[in-house]
Amino acid sequence: MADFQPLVFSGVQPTGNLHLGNYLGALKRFVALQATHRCIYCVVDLHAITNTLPESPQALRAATREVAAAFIACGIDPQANIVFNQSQVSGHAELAWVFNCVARMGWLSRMTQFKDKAGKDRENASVGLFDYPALMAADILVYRATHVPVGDDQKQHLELARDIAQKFNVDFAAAIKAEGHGEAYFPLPEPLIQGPATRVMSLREGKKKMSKSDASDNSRINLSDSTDQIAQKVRRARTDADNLPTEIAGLAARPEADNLVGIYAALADVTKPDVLRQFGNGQFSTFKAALADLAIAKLGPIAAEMRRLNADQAYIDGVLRDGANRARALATPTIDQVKDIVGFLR
Ligand code: AQP
Repeated sequence: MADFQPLVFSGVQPTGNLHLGNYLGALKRFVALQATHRCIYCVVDLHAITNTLPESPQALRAATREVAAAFIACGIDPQANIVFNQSQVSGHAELAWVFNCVARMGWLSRMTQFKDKAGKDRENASVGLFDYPALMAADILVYRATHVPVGDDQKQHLELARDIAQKFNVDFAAAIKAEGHGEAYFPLPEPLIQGPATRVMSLREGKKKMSKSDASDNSRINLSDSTDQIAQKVRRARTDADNLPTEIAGLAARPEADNLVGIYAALADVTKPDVLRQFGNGQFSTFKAALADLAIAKLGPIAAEMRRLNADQAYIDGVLRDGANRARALATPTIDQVKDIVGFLR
């Protein structure tokens, strides 16, 4: 395998209600990685129209700006990294077309997220929802990115991106070599699924993922929630009747307790055993009060900064435009080289 420069890419959909799961599974990891890697963080607005169409163009624009504001409010530096919205760089969609012709129907048909989102009414799902993982592969590979921080729910899509990269490298091996790219044109991107909260669960149902689209607002802590809302949602989070265990094994059959311990650990940057050492044998009410305080201390300043940034539309639009220009400068050579490899005249 050829040597590829380490490069991080990840995206978040502007579909409203950014929540604690998005923060702990993705945004907090994005922030940490900028200390060690070149990073590209994208508001994936093309993905945002795959499941349901936006309420209005204004709503999609507002949600796009809100995710960009969340990136910056969480601590991503848009100067040191690239922050932009996907639809401004046409290379994503162009490469997705080539990948549509490399990926196999069978591969995409196995994606559990499509099955979950399409539900029983598959015939009525958009082609975009089915094809979403091919576009996601293009998002990553148009920059030939090597590392992708995501929550656990995206693991299968990342495996598909690797399969697409591998098949492209094999299908076009002779042209890749002839064009001077050696053995492989695309890296096989590695998922970075790290920390104690890679799959944050609903506060109402411990076996269901915390999700933007959950009808119950009490199922999630939104990044835009007030301190009162955060405290109330933590207090009302479903738990069982027992005290917290002292050992990890004691969480095995207790998904709600396990979820809250994982959230505490991730917010406090400690491990789950550390949390149980501190709160094990204690009552849930004591732990929940500490968790509410911690969540407010960590998320309160982010919400305040998001509000400030959301009021400064010109600044956010400037960040996205500048980021898109820099992203385009990286994506264009890839598209040109892919055209040469495939045989499209240019
Ligand atoms: N519950 C979660 N726990 C940990 N990580 C999560 N992520 C999402 N939910 C959790 C991670 O957040 C990043 C951005 O997600 P996305 O906006 O691209 O879409 P999603 O994964 O589809 O988010 P939702 O909330 O689940 O939206 P809906 O309700 O529309 O399906 C990704 O890295 C994701 O792994």
